[in-house]
Amino acid sequence: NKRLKNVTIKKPIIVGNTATKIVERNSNTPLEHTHNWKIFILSPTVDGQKDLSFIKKITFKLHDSYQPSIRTVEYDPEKPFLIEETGWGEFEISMKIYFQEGSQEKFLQVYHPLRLHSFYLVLNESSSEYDKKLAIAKEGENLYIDQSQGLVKSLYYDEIVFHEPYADFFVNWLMK
Ligand code: SLL
Repeated sequence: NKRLKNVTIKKPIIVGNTATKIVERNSNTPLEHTHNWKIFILSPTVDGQKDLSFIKKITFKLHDSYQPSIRTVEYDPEKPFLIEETGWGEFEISMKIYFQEGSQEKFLQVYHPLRLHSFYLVLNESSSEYDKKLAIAKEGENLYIDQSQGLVKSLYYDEIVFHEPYADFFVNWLMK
């Protein structure tokens, strides 16, 4: 199993999240939770998930307020690398991408700041005026911006680059 000299393979991915406001609350959703959200790593190619078969599994590390806070999704041609949750707050999610046998790579770590809100009001006042403006902004988000359940999308295009990959990994997984 040798490295292939002068070979570079790029695999495109989309890392992101979507969020909507909770409209119909089911009985086991904590009352303080305001949003449904999804975090995912997807393929932007026409064959979609099948083009990610070189990935063995992805672990998603959520905020410690979620138990368990580490969620694992194994590769499955029929199912996306995706976690669905509910919550009230934004935080950074770290993901570890593990590759199939033969890659000789440990894992690749990527980060995504979970977004639930479609915009932020940035004011450097700490007066009660600030609170009023914030309240107005939040109402505005309900009325004007967050229509159709306020779908928020935060997506980033990225590429996983394999520079001089091992021959076994290249043949068995990267060329599939
Ligand atoms: C902070 N950024 O640093 C925030 C943390 C935590 C969000 C947000 C659900 C917790 C649960 C939830 O939304 N956690 O499972 O009830 O303070």
